[in-house]
Amino acid sequence: MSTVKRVAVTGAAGQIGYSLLPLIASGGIFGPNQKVALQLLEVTPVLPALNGVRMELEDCAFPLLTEITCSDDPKAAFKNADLCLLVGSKPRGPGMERKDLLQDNGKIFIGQGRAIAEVAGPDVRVVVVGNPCNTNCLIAMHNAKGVPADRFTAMTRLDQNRAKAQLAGKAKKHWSTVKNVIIWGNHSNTQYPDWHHATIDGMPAQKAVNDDAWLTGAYLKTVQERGKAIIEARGKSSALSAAQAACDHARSLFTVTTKDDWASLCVISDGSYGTPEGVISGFPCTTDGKGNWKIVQGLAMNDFSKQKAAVSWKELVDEREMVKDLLG
Ligand code: NAX
Repeated sequence: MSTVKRVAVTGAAGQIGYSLLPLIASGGIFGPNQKVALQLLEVTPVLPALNGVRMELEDCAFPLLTEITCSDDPKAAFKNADLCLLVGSKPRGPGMERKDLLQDNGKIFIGQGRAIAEVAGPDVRVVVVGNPCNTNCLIAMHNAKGVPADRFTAMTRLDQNRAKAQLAGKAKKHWSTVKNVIIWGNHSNTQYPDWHHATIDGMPAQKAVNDDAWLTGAYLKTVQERGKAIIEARGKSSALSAAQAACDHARSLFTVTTKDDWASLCVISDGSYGTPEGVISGFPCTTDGKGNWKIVQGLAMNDFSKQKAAVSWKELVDEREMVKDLLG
């Protein structure tokens, strides 16, 4: 067993945190042979509730969990961290415009980006979950001076998992047989869950589904609006599935992911596929198991795909414009 991996989690007493912490502590990211320490961050008024979460974690007696620290100070939470999962952010309040949400939450990610640059481990990886996650990630990345941009990723894995489940259901196959779905663009309802390169049980998804009208209509809408449907059904936003997706995303960074079933990660755009440069956008990625990713190159995009992705890319550019004063 190698040295302890230090995992910082922000918003740790929130509903995603509550589902995510046991996944990390039981080896969901670094595997069953790697000890982990949890470094939990919350806002000051929520520290008593976070203490309750800590007590529950102790009561689980996880064999891999060596240490739990709780703090309202980002510099304490990110100290020597190998992985920072930035989940905490403010929910959208009544009557709040997207721009206000971007500005409000954006400020959180300025401070956290700076703290990561100052105190995190030399090989830190950062995964942003808190919404609007792509642009929050951009803000954290810009404010983490000296930390390479490719250390920052944002989560679109929940959308990828949702797309897999929808395709599998339609083709009457198990979701584990669905490979190579791509989520292009923003984690919002403009995202484009592209099935053109996907396979289901080894067959091209389009052929396995055999219903183009469903793919271009109900399928896209269901995946794009799944978050809303969960809120309507549960009265609360996705938490269990979001936690699992955060765990899947982080595990993809630290295990080898090949072209046989790439991971959709939101990463800094280098202009591949016509994506505007410098935004944090969803791409199909492979990973080397050491925290490094590469955008899969050379995939064909038809006019339908280009047009759908372009809508989401434009939204990312608009969001960047709205927070340009926060980009350090
Ligand atoms: P909760 O409101 O249950 O928890 C958020 C927690 O963050 C709260 O306990 C709050 O005190 C804490 N927090 C707020 N500001 C903080 C700060 N500056 N430092 C540390 N902690 C802070 O929300 P939850 O359901 O857990 O969702 C968390 C975030 O994930 C939200 O922004 C949500 O929109 C986002 N999501 C992102 C998804 C994705 O696919 N990228 C999907 C699920 C989820 O909607």
